Amino acid sequence: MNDMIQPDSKATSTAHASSSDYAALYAVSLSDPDGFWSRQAERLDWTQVPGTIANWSYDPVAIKWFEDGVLNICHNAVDRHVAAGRGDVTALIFEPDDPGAAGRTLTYGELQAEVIRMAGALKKLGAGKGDRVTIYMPMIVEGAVAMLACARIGAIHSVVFGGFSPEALAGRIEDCESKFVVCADGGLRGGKGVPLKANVDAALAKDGADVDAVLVVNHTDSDIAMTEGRDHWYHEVAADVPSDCPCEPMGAEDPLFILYTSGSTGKPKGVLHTTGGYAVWVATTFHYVFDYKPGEVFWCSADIGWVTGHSYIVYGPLINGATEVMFEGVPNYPDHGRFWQVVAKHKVNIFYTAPTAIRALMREGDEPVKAHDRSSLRLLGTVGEPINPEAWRWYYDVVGDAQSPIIDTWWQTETGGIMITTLPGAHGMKPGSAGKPFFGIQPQLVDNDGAVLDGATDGNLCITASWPGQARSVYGDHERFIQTYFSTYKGKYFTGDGCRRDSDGYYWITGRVDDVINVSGHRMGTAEVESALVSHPKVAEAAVVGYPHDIKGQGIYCYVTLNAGEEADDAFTAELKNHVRTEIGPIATPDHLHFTPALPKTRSGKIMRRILRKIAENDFATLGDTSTLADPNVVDTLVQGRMNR
Ligand code: 6R9
Repeated sequence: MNDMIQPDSKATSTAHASSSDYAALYAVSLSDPDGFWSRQAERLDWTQVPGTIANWSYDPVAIKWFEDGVLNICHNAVDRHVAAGRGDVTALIFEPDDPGAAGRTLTYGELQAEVIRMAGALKKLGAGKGDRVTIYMPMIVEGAVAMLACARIGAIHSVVFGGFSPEALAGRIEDCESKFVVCADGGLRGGKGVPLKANVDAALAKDGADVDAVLVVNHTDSDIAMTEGRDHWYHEVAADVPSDCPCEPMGAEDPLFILYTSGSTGKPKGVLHTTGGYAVWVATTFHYVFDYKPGEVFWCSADIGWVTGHSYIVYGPLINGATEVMFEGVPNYPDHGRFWQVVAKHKVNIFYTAPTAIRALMREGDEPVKAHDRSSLRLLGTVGEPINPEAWRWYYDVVGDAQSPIIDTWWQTETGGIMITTLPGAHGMKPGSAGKPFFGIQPQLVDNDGAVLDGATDGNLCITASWPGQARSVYGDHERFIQTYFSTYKGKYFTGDGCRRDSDGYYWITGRVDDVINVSGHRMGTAEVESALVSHPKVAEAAVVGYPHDIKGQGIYCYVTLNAGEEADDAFTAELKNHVRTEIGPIATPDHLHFTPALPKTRSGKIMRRILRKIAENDFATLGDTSTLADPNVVDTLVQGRMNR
């Protein structure tokens, strides 16, 4: 497993960074961060070039980068390419869900016109600098356009994944007091409609979620309800907006977006990113990691509802002037060759996806891959969870014909962009390892008491120094930001991940060490699923853990205690699973419900999750010390229940 694979790709000889470049640049990024990052900031147009570069502290927590700089990220992603004579370069290639339906291609010039229209429409409805705008869209051009339009006028976007339920959407609208929603009438995924506008209506019917205006893009010609005075068709509002809408000058530390993500406790957090540092980070990481060259076609198969879509569909590629595919559909519709058909159709050179998709496709065998021409591919990326070496090998050997390096990229919503990865021209690859730290990143492994561990070792992954793309706060709750990330190990950013470092200095992420599970590359707080379960009137108590799942990486295993007198039969099991779907969304659907008369608790009433995890994993031999349990018999009952499955 530790074998190093050297990339012998057709493309690596021309990579932006060779092995010696990496060593030199990495060294400078640590010895002279101000010099290094002021040079990287030259990738952008600034209306005022920053004089102050890094200004941060982890104790107390205050993070600023480029603080006196002024810029607009939409200008950098769109307008400046047009101004520089690159207006005819293709920016977006939209590939619809149905391979037979008409796609759409936009040049940078056309993208600029679209963004100006959307920005004008938002302004007409009253949105302006600092306002929060919730975006609830399918994977269509207007999703990216809405984000860029917000950035253009200085509004803070909060994109909510189109798979989230009305309940989850309402919570996210309420939390940031968003007064505007941009949605589509409906979306399409795998041939099925997604009732986005109806979900918005249901969300807004709840107490607390109260908006001034909903802007509706007609995507599927669906029959939807429009509330007079509140809901507006985008094409109607945009019919008479000014033909220009200047980019708002933004301070580097002005907020750019909020993105909700799950943590180990409580409700999802609104992770806040600001403008300048984020822009520099995604511009720099996209350039080096994906090694993009003009004329190439890049495709990131994520959704704009996740951070991967923000950084590597919208901002990173567009700031770099790239041509990219935006795909509305799913990997298995109309058949399991869909990804590779899209690769062949649009001659994709660089492809970025998640291990869960790779595993699901691997299961279908090599034929659907071989049926399509993949000779355009030269780089394959992965993100979202650890990739198991078998899936890595299949991706490398079958999808890439052993010619395209695999770029395994470790990062988080909070990090803004890629943090640990191999660079295509600089590093050998080890299947299952994310690789080496990106420029400016100083990983550190610590034990549970915070003692620093050196050399080849296992530990909790911290980062000791700030980088430009780091999140600045949790929206509306800076204290929670400090508590969540900087209090476990004082003076360090704690990632929540466990990690091994080998003797070559390669990092191997072993998964979350907190109560967060990673289901198909999506972060899920066990507390969120628990609170959805106990919101059912028949449920007394619930404890949720992750357990190994062949396709999803981790599945959702729920221990549930019902109120006295209630019985769990098949119908109820289905009902409760459905209840969680309605509360959170399909991605949170429990994989297994384990009904139990009681949960294992300590005398002080704490649920012993360690034991629950082991039982869910069918690992009964090492349950550890159960003597501190209030009632040790509970464990026997649970083990019996698991074995009888
Ligand atoms: C970008 C993104 C972050 C969590 C992170 C870790 C896991 C992401 C990974 C990976 C191993 C990789 N993770 N990439 N684990 N190898 N290449 O996924 O952000 O949704 O916030 O999730 O995902 O556990 O802490 P986010």
